[in-house]
Amino acid sequence: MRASYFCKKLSELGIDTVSGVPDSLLKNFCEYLDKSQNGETDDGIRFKHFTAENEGGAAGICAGAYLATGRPACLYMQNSGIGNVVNPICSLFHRDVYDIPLLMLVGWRGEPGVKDEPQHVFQGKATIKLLEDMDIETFVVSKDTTDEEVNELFETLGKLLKDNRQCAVVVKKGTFVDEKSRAKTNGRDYVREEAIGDILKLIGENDPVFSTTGKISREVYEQSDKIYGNHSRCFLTVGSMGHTSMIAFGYKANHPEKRVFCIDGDGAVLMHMGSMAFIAEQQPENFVHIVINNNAHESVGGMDTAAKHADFAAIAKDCGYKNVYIAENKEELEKAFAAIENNTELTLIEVRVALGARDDLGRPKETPRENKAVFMGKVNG
Ligand SMILES: Cc1ncc(C[n+]2csc(CCOP(=O)(O)OP(=O)(O)O)c2C)c(N)n1
Repeated sequence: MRASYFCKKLSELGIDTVSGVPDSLLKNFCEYLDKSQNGETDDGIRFKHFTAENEGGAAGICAGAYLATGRPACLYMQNSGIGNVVNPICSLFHRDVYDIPLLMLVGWRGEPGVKDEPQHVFQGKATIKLLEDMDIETFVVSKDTTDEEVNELFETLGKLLKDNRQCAVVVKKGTFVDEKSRAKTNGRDYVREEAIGDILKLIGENDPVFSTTGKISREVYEQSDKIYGNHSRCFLTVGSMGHTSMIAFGYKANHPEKRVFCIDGDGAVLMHMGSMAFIAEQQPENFVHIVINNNAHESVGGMDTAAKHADFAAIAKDCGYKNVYIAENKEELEKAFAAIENNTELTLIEVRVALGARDDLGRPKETPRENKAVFMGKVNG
C-alpha cells in the first residue's frame, strides 16, 4: 500500500490533523506526512503533522483538533504506545465521556507468528484485545490489502467516525511500500556508538548502567562486550520507553552506596520528562543521568523529536540537578567525567551526537530474563 494513497483516503474523511509517535512500521507514512506538511507532495493535500512527545500527548492534540473543527483527527503509534493512550481513550474520547471520534493507526510489532524482538512479543499478542477492550473498532491491514479493500475499509471508517466512534487500523509489518526517504543529518559529528564506547570506558567496569530503549541499548550491549568482554552490569531497557531513569532511581534508592549511571535518549527523556523534576527533587547522590541527544527518534526511522530547541542541561539545572555538562566530543566528555570524579552531587551530562547507526548493529543474544538474572547477580553483591 502506498502511504500517499492511505493519506488521500484520510483526507477524504475530512482528516487534516495527524499526530503520533513514530514507529519503524509507519516510517513511510510519517515521511509522507512531513512532505505533505511542507507542500512537497503532488496531491496538493496539506496535513498538519505533529510528532508528539508521547502517544497520550498526541491523543490530546487529536481531541483538541476535533474541538476546534468538529472533524476527527488521526493518531498513529507503535503498539507499545497503547499504554500511553489508555487513559485519554477511556476517560476523554469514549462515548460515556466526551464522545469524540478518533482514527488510530497502530504499527503491529510482535504480531503472533512473525519473528520479532522479545519486548514486542507479549504486546503483539495483546494488541487486538487491548484495543477491543477499550471499545475501539479494530481493523487490520497488510501488504496484501488491495486498493479496493482499502476503499471498503475507509467507507466503514467514515460511517463509524460520523457516529463519533474510536477506530483503529492495525498495520502489519511491510504494509506501506517505500517512499523515497531523504538522508537526514543534524549537523553534528560525534558518532553515537563511539560516544557510548567513550562513556563506558569513563564509567569503568563495575558501576551499574541502565540504558534506554532502541539502538542506544544495542550500542551499549555491543560496546560493553567489545571493551569489557561482557555487559553483565548493564540493564538494557528494551521496552518501556521513557522509564529508564526511574528504573535507575528505584535501584539507586535501594543501593545508596553505589554510583549509578543512566544512559537515556532525547526522545525517551521527552516522553516522560516529569521524571527529571522528580529525580531532582529526590537529589540522589552519585546518580549520573546521561542524555544522548541526536534530536531524533533514530531507532525507528530518524523522525525529529522536540529536542531541537530543548537544552537538556539547562532544563536539568532548572529542575535542580546540581552539576550539568554538555559534551559534543570525547574531550568534552572526559572533562565532564573529570569534574564529577570526586563530586557526588546529582549530575546530568547531555551528549550531543550525530544521526545514524551501523547497519550491522547487533542485538542482545540472551533473553531479557537472562539479562535480568545476570545483571542482578552482578550488581547486588
Ligand atoms: C511507548 C513507546 N512508543 C514508541 C516506541 C517506539 N520507539 C522505540 S525506540 C524509539 C525512539 C527513541 O528515541 P530516542 O530516545 O531519542 O533514542 P534514539 O532512537 O534517537 O537513539 C521509539 C519511538 C516505544 N518503544 N515505546
